[in-house]
Amino acid sequence: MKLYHNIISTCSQKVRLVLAEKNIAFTSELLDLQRGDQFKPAYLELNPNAVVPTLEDGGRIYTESTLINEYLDDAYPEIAMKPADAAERHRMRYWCKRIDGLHPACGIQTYAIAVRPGLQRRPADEVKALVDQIPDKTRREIRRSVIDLGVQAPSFRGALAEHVVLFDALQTRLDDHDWLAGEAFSLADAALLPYVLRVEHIGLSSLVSDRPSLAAWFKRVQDRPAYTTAVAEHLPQALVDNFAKAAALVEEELADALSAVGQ
Ligand SMILES: N[C@@H](CCC(=O)N[C@@H](CS)C(=O)NCC(=O)O)C(=O)O
Repeated sequence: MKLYHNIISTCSQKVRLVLAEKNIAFTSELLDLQRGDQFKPAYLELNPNAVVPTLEDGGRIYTESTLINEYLDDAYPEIAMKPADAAERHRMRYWCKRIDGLHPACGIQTYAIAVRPGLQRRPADEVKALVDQIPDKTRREIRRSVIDLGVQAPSFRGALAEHVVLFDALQTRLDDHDWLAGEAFSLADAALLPYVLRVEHIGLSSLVSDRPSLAAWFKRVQDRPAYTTAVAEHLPQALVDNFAKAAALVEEELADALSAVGQ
């Protein structure tokens, strides 16, 4: 089994979490997304959307992180990560779908706050060439705007508002449950973790700390050995520090934006 992935990509983290929970060994092919590895022709043949992760297993290619995780749970069911009960399985997929819906908003926030300063230090034509290769027009235009305008980009506050709506719903669920579906850590919890971790890394940790049940869930997930194997061990401290420094540069704007969305 081979995983094409990236250290900090949320979608890669959620697949690595499932691989770790299931103790599945894999060969790692890391892509540098800021250098454009995802646009190389050989990779585009595997994943024409030019995104990570991509899983290769038994000679077949699997894309889309949520579907990769479903595949892994179907193909390697010894450690099951879907609830046995049909209604709880529906609940698990409901959360996965909502979390997938948050993904573009997470990208907007991450680029506007944390990735932008690094890109601004590079030659403008190099960054333009990178963005121009994004196959999807909407994603390309949003990326361009977020790199130009940062937290002042028109999409930024909407992205923050989307986080608030979802995190409120999660908080309500977790007020009286340990996990998002059923009685155990499932694919839905694996799907959520990277997005909660991301807001922690980019100066938006109040979105979690203001929601005690979500914060307690986050702590529970971080206590799992799979979190260490799949996420923590891969995170270079320099990158975490860079994200924190970038967030500090826009601290006041973030406080304004949070207050504008009622936080
Ligand atoms: N729906 C896809 C989304 C994958 C995705 O957007 N991956 C990001 C990293 S989390 C990526 O590869 N971005 C490449 C880029 O921004 O150029 C999935 O769930 O696999």
